[in-house]
Amino acid sequence: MADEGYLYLAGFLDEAAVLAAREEILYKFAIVGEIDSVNHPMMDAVLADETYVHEVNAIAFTESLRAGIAYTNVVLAPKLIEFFSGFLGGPARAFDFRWPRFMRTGEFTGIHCDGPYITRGTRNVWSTWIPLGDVPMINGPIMILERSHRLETLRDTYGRRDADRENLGWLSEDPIGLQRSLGGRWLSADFKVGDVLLFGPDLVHSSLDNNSPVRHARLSSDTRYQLASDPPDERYNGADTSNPHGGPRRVFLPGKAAGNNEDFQDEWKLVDKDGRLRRTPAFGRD
Ligand SMILES: O=C(O)CCC(=O)C(=O)O
Repeated sequence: MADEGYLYLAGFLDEAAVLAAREEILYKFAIVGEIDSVNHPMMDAVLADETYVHEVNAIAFTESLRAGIAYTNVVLAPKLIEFFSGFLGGPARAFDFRWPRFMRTGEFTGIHCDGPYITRGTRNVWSTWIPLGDVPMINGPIMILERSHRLETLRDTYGRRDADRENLGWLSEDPIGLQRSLGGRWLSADFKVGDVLLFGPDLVHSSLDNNSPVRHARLSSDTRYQLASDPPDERYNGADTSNPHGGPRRVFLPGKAAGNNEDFQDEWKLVDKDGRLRRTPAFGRD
């Protein structure tokens, strides 16, 4: 971890448990019409032509994704918590909030470090990226900028900022330009069910585009772990984690789902008084 900025634990988690989480989440995306489980096996996560996710209570929908028992069994797997307890040298805990991601074709996550988003409690906090099913590179998994965690200038500038207080956007919109200026290679992999990628708050990362030619959605989870004795980031921990960034109510639903979100900057989407995603004229799949 110190040398490379990440640990890639291939086949670490129980495959059946991860597939159960995939199934649980896909049922919910099928219910809101995001995937076509009528003409295709649900576990293939083939995107449907029309979504009606904007018709439902998105607060309840996204909370049900995070609260699902099979998903919880993956992110709180004793093996994972024990690993972190050993890694951190004391009892570890997961953040109460979790970030399950459903990425449609054409979508990606912009370039950032986690530091500005999750370190109000402690900087000794570690992210875990878990593919919920196989995620080959064509389906747009995470990618990391090699050894970027060692860049002191980045760590001491951007890395010390607070995304909410400073309304921070992506670190860069230009992966090639950023790579030229910071050095290192962009690294990714054909991730398999059971794999886990761990990294710290200073590692530059984003995702590849989901370019699935057969319209497979990409499903994954990012979750955070820390020493139980360290102060928690209050936004994502405690009795109420329903609106971590404060202000008008938003839900974590990355991608284009609410339209007019071409750069996918807005992973947290505004909802109306009924909890429905606020519609824009550009709303829809395309
Ligand atoms: O899954 C992704 O697209 C991005 C994941 C990420 O940004 C993270 O794990 O911090």
